[in-house]
Amino acid sequence: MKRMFTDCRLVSMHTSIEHTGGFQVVENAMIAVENGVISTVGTNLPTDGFECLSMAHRLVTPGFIDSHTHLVFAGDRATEFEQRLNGASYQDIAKQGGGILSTVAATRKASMEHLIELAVPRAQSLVSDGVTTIEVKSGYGLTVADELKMLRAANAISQHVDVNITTTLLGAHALPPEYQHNAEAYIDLVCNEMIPAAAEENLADAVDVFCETMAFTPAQMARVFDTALKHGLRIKGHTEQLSNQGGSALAASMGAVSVDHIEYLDDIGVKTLAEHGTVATLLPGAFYFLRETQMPPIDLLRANHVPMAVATDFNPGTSPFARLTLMMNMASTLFGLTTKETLYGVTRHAAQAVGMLTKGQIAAGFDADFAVWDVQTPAALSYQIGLSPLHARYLKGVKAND
Ligand code: DI6
Ligand code: FE
Repeated sequence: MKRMFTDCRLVSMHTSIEHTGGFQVVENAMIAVENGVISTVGTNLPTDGFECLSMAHRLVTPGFIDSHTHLVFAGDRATEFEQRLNGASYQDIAKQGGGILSTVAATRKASMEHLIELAVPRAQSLVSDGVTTIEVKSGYGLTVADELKMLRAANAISQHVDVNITTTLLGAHALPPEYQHNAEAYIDLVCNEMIPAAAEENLADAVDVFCETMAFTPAQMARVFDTALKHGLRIKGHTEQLSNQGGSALAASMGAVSVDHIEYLDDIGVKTLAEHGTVATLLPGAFYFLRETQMPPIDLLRANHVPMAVATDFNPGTSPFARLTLMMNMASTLFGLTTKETLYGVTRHAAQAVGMLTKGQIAAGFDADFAVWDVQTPAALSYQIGLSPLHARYLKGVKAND
């Protein structure tokens, strides 16, 4: 298949166009696509042998990538929202057996088919906002069988919604009730059974750990990551969300593609990310919903040229928001990111955060995943919320069904 996308107002996010940083609009751009991969980008390309598709001078960006979601789960936590508004903290609720563990109880009871049914509308909400790739984590099963059930459900989403899915095993999300006071034995289960089973069946691309006082220690995280790396899986962490445990620096030094949340990341942590090329993923939805006041160290990240991604962290407890453009808006209003930074955050930096290096930019050699928009400027993409200006999405050069 040879297709030429013509009359694009192109926002490539590709830095080789030095003076624009890939962010300024290139008028009348053309994108040549062969077998789903971009072969050339320019303004006056020969069209012989190509099927031409006019984008009618609409804005064309790389398809957005939501690089951190917990899209698969059963139940909801609206009552906990109410409890928190009445003064309980997220940690208090978790200590009383609520929080993550209440979603674990509901998810264990659900069949894989039911989990898929619940996840599909969430994925549809994301794609209506220009998303072409979603990272989906497990982490609400916490037994070998239930974690695998979640991963199978996550992988099945793309049979119902036109979207690329990448999956992450988050077996070390919380200590399940059966292992209370026996964290090391649970980490043994994650390392000796869960990771090998997920790797064997090719169900996960990466492994994640929640490193926090209410979850797992940096040493436990390191054990899980060691095992993941031995099985050829990428590693990434939920780190420095509620306190500074040094998890981000440890994860980065082990080769993590991203560390996520990072409100409590310190100077040494930032420098370690810079040294190892680890992406700092900002999750403003969780910051907002938990009414967190500790800001992620944005200026330090900028000063050290750490790539920043922006994601929804869609989950029932701390970020029940299936809108990536809302997160871009919050990353700007709450954290002070520029519109250029937020767009990088959901395209090329997000691609790096999930280790999908052929996505997130419009340039030769990259996958032809595009979002086409009825807006004039890139800033408009994170400006209005709820009125999605998406015109169409293309996956590997083929129009997606929305
Ligand atoms: N941090 C979060 O914000 C989510 N997981 C995590 O490690 C919350 C998940 C939940 O509360 O259900
Ligand atoms: Fe998360």
